[in-house]
Amino acid sequence: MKGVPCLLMRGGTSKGAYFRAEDLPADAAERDDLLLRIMGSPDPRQIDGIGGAHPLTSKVAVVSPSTSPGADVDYLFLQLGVAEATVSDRQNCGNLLAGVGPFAVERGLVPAGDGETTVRIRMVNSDSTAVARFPTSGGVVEYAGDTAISGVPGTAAPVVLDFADTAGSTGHGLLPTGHLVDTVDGVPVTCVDNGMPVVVARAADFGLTGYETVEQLKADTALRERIQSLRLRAAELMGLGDVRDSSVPKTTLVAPPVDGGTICTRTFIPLEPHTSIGVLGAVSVATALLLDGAVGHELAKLPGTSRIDVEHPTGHLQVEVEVDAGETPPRVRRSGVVRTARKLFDGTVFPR
Ligand code: NQM
Repeated sequence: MKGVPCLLMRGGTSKGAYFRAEDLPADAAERDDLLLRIMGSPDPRQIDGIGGAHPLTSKVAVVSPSTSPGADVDYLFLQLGVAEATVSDRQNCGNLLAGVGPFAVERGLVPAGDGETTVRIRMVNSDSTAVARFPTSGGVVEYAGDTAISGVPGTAAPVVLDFADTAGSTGHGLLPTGHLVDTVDGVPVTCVDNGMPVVVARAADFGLTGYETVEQLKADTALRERIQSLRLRAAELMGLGDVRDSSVPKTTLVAPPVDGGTICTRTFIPLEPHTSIGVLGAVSVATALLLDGAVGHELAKLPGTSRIDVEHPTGHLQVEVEVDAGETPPRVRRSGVVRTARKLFDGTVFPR
């Protein structure tokens, strides 16, 4: 049986298998078939593979030297289905992104800097750029540090991520429907895409407080059906077509903050409740909140600085977003976030 070199990493609040592109088949269909066998999909338990039986742990990063002059490496993100044999390149992942810079150093794609390393990453899924900054010393990545992120026990070294050109990651602009607010299934929504296409709606419009636990949301089958109907219809308006088999758009239900943050969120990826919230998902929701008249703007306690504190089921995710809201359409000036990442296992993975 032929094995494949693989580095298993936690990136932010997700976990994934990181590969050099040259170690995988060049043909996308062959590559996807191999990755499904590596992860153990389709199977709700992924028992015969290295996937963790949840969308947040069924993820792959494919990294290669960049073909673009403005970047050091190319990062292709692939979301693998758990119970379904699906592989989607239709979304970014800002969490796995946190591990891409360290992976590039581990594999010798980028030399380690003295004290700190900066890696310019082209996010192939959206053709946008992120710059990652993280500590290195003596030529190796330092994973230990004192930065805590909600949803991950303990602390680790910070990975600072700055995004450029993330607005309109699916090619339909920051407000993909062309409107600040649309009504879908009788519910007002703001469809936004600053790195991740998200349908933002008020939890109250679904008869929820917005403070439910993940278990409560998971048990609510009627809610699951409503979310599916909402996202299928919203996706048509967003120019995404039939998204029945796609992991995007996500849906985020918002409510007033309860823990000193800017807004409280419950996110569905796309139907499974997220235990926290995705990075670019949070950046996109935060961007919507900054737009006067958008759904959620009236519920948010905006801080008057660029730091937006997004409450989620397991804590807070702080993102930085600056928008020229006066322009039509609004222009994103800057966005960023601090994450951590950790090398978990380096070796050879054997597909089924
Ligand atoms: O939005 C989950 C995650 C993500 C994606 C998802 C992400 C992002 O928490 O940038 O990180 O939305 O499927 O890793």
